[in-house]
Amino acid sequence: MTARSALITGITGQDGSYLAKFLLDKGYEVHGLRRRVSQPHIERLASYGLRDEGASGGIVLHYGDMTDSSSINRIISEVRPHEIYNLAAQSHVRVSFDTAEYTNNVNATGTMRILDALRNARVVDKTRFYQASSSEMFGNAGRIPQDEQTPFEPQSPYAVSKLNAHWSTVNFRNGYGLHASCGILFNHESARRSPTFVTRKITRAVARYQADRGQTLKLGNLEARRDWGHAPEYVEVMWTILQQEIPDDYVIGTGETQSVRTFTELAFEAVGRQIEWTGAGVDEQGVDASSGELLVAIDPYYFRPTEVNYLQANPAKAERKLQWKASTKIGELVRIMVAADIADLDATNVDES
Ligand code: NAP
Ligand code: G4F
Repeated sequence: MTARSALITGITGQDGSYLAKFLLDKGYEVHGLRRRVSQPHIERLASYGLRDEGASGGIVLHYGDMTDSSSINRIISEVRPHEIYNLAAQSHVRVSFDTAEYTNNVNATGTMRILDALRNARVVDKTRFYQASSSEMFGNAGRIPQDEQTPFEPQSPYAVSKLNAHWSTVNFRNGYGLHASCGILFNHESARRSPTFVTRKITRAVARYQADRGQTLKLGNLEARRDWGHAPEYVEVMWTILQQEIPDDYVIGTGETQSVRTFTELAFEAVGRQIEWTGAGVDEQGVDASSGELLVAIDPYYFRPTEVNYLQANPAKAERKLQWKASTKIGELVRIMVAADIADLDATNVDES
């Protein structure tokens, strides 16, 4: 019997790399879309093995870009995958305010390029499609917790682009019978998280303090609350969603929420430091309760023109229909990330936007 095949866009990212490994372990033939960059950056995949077309084992990477419909059409008609996981995105919310048109091109029009390519290649009835939707789409919905019925109120170009892709996916499901599903995922983190997201930025800073290379950690809004889970568990549910007979959309999260302030406190606690907060607003500071060393300061650069204040999932539908439940709690997640960053203190010169 020939192996099932999957095409992952965004395979070089946090989720793409975990998903590639998960599918390889299930015996899939895994293909990935990679874009051309001046400095190759496939470290997250390196240990899984890459292969040339025609050989066996490992992952096949195809050059292409979400902004380039000709490459997307070519890859889909060549690979004709059984499953597509559309994870590619300009995924940084704050950056999306600076690159709104580009973000929309990659995330929204890019998704439409894939959906149209499925029609062009006449594989709508053969290929199952997973869309990486986001809890950011809820924005400031005003309802807590958020579930599949909560109205969307996006607060950033990123969220608007994701909502466009979400509805395009639903439209192809309804209009053309495509087996298309959206996972509305709440924040999920790991040691592979890009250092420009707040959790990894914090855990890397803590690791540097531990190595006596600490520099004041500059953060934006400390009060924003997120439902943070552990990424490897979240890629498993992407696969489970595509194995359902009837395509559908699911909210995926832990059901618990914490503030950026609490995450910061937990991360420093993981190395035995207590933070004492002094001052208010942009003058607020976090100092080491024993030594008085300045650990955290506020930098308005990290504020967003419009913020999402409170995200908390109600994952009841996923628990009931997919038998999926997040297992890693926030304390364990923080410890995993801090320990990984202490073990890998190499990359210090990263632009942390
Ligand atoms: P990530 O680490 O930022 O990875 C994004 C991926 O998209 C990378 O492989 C990136 O390639 C690729 N990409 C970006 N622009 C591209 C383009 N123009 N053409 C082709 N590929 C492009 O994101 P992630 O955290 O793994 O998230 C995966 C997906 O889930 C994203 O769509 C994200 O928006 C969504 N999501 C994430 C979360 C979360 O908490 N992590 C929650 C909800 C939804 P490079 O490596 O070349 O940059
Ligand atoms: O870590 P963040 O940048 O993640 P955000 O904006 O929640 O987006 C992530 O999760 C979404 C799912 O809800 C994904 F769709 C999206 O692709 C991405 O993976 O920011 C989290 C919170 C925000 O409220 C932000 O204002 O942390 C606050 N924050 C405070 N200081 C900061 C900082 N965020 C960043 N990146 N850097 C800071 O210094």
